[in-house]
Amino acid sequence: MCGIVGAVAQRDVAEILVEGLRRLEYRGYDSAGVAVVDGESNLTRVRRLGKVQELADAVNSQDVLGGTGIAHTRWATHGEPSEANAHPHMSGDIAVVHNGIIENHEELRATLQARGYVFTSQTDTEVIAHLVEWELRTSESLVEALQKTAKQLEGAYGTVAVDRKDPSRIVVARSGSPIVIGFGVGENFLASDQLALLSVTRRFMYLEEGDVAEITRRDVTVFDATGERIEREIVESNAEHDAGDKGKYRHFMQKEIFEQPTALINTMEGRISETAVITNAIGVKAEEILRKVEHVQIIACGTSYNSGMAARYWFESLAGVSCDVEIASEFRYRDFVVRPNSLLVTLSQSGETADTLAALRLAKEKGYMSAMTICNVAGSSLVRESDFAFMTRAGTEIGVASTKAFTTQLAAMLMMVTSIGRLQGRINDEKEAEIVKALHELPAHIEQALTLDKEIEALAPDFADKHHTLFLGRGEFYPIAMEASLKLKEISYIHAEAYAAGELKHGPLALIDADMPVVVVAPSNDLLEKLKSNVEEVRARGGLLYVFADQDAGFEADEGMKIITMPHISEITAPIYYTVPMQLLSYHVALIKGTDVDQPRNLAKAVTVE
Ligand code: HGA
Repeated sequence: MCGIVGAVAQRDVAEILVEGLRRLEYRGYDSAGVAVVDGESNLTRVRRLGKVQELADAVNSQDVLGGTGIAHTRWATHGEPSEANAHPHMSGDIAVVHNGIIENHEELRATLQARGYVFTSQTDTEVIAHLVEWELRTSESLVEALQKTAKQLEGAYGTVAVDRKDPSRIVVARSGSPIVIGFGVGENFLASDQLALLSVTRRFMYLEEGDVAEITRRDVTVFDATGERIEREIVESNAEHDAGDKGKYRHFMQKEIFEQPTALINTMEGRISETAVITNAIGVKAEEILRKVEHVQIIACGTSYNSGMAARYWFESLAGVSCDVEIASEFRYRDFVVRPNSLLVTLSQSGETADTLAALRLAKEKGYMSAMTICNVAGSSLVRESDFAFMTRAGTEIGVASTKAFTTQLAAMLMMVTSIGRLQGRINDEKEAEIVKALHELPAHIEQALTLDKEIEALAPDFADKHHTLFLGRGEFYPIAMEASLKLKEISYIHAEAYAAGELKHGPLALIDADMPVVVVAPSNDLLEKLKSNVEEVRARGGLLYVFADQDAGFEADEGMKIITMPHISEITAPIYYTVPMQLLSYHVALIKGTDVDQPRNLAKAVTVE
């Protein structure tokens, strides 16, 4: 889940390890640690609660020498964030780091205690260290000990071990949590994400499910789940390691739109198994709170408010928990009533949004059951001041108009909704598996939606010379229309409004003429027929329609109506999916208008003032 880095080299590796952790900071964490072994089997372990910088300062203030090492940023799932719970964990000569969750840790702990092992942390991870130590006693090699250990572990994990007595190698196992091996010259590395290693290599090998590998300075040996030696492909990466670099893209916003499949994969990684949401991965306290929550109060601003509005439909329809969403700057200045067992959820990309932070501070005095934040920046004020945080792992978002933060917030809330529904008995195993399947499929579908780029670009001139645009949706697609209209306003300076399509006849229909393009979000769902009637209302009045429609929705293009056909996907994740063509549309309109796409006039990225 959070970060793992490892190295076997001739040179001292502490700095490389810490630099690797720095590059993974965006994923969110609460503590960090490193263990380095030198050629004489001296092992130095340094761990710190808090930022990687604190670990870096501690490492720099002493001699942390040695060419073999492992490092970790922890985001607690079992046991509070503390130095004692920070990784690496040790057992005798063995040091271990671990991402993920060991589901059978309690049984294993009892067995190991019976064997005389003394636990010094509350983590599930510590069982791995003791198990490796135990198995090594009867194994020929460290890698064999790890293979035997892996067979006893249940859950999703990536784990790395080093033996102080044999600093020539590190060993790693992957099961549900990614591990990549990086090849250097006379030195080799590993990490949970290639980003961590881009300053030392570009040649990577991705381990597959069930793989166990041994890494020395010169060799990498991989064994598959059956214990057979196996060759895995080595690929050359052309990823950029600098989030501040636009790479091949013209604007950060464009880059961030195209990064959404990866951002979603990162946000879901380690948090869903094949068929279920791993509630513990939402936070140490999550299960206890989500089990008893009866009401969710979402507080947010701007794009985050729109994502809260969309998620509200899921909270009520899937989890059966009532949900209200309010703009932070309104909420903080009104006398609100706190409902019983109400969970306050703040949404913010930066975690520094002043109105949202003020609302959180106020709400904490008013007796909410708990305050949670869904946020993209680790260590931000909202993360620090909330009872628990569920981090979106969108990566640095530079474009002022938020894109990947929005879609990852939605994915995070869908995971949360699923956990609540299951814990409260409203989502059964079958439904949970259906939701999780849709989540797993989503990144590939978004990849597909991004291929509509050229088709959408061709529509942009129709909007660029207009002064207004109307966006229509129904149900959870109404907030998607709201987000689409916000994007267009922000970056193209065209006045845009979103309406729930059923509301048209109560006023906005009066605006319809050939100068008012009307964009319709039209997935195939229960409201499709109703939406079609709304479309007819516009058509009958000479409006120009642009319908983003499911392939099976049955719209026919004609003079007044252009259809953009969207491949069919699960209804559950469709709101996330339909966001993408809307983002592309605003982007292309802004390009024609020649605005400053990444820094639109009068706007700022993190709104740290009221
Ligand atoms: N379950 C382990 C590891 C959590 C994690 O992946 N952190 O990055 C723990 O709670 O320490």
